[in-house]
Amino acid sequence: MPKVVIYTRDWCGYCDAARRLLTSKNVPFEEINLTGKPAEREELVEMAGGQTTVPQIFIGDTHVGGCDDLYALDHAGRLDPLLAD
Ligand SMILES: N[C@@H](CCC(=O)N[C@@H](CS)C(=O)NCC(=O)O)C(=O)O
Repeated sequence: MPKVVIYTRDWCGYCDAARRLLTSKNVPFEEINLTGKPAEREELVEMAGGQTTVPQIFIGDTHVGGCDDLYALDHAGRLDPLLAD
């Protein structure tokens, strides 16, 4: 399974929802909480192609996007294959 990394901050309902989906699939992930880390947050915006919200989710080399993107991928049946790569 490729490494899954989720960038979050405190008090983020979308982050909770993204974590919930990954956990429901028993997917291990690394969480990087950027609360109070403006420089790292700037770096993330760059890594995420200009997206400024959290969460931002990466699966291996693939930037999935945010929570809605993660759920959309799952509903399209494309999340499990990506996780199985
Ligand atoms: N559509 C996005 C919405 C994400 C979102 O609005 N996240 C909030 C936190 S829960 C956010 O980043 N707000 C701007 C900010 O914190 O600077 C997604 O599905 O991930």
